[in-house]
Amino acid sequence: MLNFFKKNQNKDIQTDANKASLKDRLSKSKRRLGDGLSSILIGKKQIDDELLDELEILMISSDIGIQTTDKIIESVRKKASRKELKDGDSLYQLIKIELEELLVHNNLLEPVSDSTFVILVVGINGAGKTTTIGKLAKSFQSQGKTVMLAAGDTFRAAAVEQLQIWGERNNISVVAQKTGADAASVVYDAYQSATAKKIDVLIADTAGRLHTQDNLMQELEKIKRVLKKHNENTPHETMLVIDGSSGQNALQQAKEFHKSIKLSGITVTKLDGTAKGGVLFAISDALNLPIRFIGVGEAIDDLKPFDAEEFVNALFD
Ligand SMILES: Nc1nc2c(ncn2[C@@H]2O[C@H](COP(=O)(O)OP(=O)(O)OP(=O)(O)O)[C@@H](O)[C@H]2O)c(=O)[nH]1
Ligand SMILES: [Mg+2]
Repeated sequence: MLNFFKKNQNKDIQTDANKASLKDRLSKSKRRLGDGLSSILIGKKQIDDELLDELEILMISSDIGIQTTDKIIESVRKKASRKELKDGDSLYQLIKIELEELLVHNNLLEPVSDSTFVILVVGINGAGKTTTIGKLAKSFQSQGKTVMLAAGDTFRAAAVEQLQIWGERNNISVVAQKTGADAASVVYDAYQSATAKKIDVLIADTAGRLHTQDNLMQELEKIKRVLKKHNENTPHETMLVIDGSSGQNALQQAKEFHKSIKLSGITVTKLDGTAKGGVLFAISDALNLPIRFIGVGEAIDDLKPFDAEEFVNALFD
């Protein structure tokens, strides 16, 4: 987080390296999943059990997860036995379509509300919450929206200070209290200030935590409870940020956080530099929740609104 804020203090200029296409950023996952599937399937004349077994192994090893893989393989088997699939090429196209369908929810997060739109950001340590908040804040600001941040990570002095410094430099107000303060009180203060000032979007940062840390999970519930007491529609978005490079652990985290505090959307970071991008299919399928954004690098423009078709094309074409 510190690096991101330091690197972006005065410049939001993209270097050439940062302008790499989504396909380049996702190249490791593309190599494993898209290229892997194509090497197994393309040019195959016959779809037999051996080929389906190979396909299953590849999908599981691409982090699509056992359950989601089973579901797709079963559907493929049915189609193959009904002779609806003539060869490996048509199977490749079918897998691509079925995978894309898993990702389609109402993915776009549009911060529209009568009053301030509130986004509560949660996740484990180091997942990329604060970085994502910085990127999101700049993106909303560039869309002409007014943004305020709540420094709800009250655990570390550095966390509060960095957010404040970054806010000052970027003309984004940050509501904070001292280290150790009650996170729910910080978020509520910020909410009051944001509504009074008619701010469009309030984004609340929180400290990293594991779902097994009951007291910390209760703190998140408290933040939600306090907000709801004053406006039952808030937070409009409870967004989990997960590190995509943690693969199946990311899936597990998403399930556990959703069980505890009911999420409304997920952002997956660090998809640059990992071959585990297939986990998005597993998460989207298992939780039936929209993927909102994907992080594909450390620079400010490296957070992309998630588009299922674009993502699948980047992995397959
Ligand atoms: N390569 C890459 N790095 C990222 C991405 N998103 C975040 N990071 C890096 O991940 C590290 C951790 O990010 P933070 O935003 O501090 O994570 P956090 O969830 O706020 O962490 P805590 O506050 O400690 O819980 C930083 O070094 C970020 O630059 C991404 O999409 N790609
Ligand atoms: Mg943080």
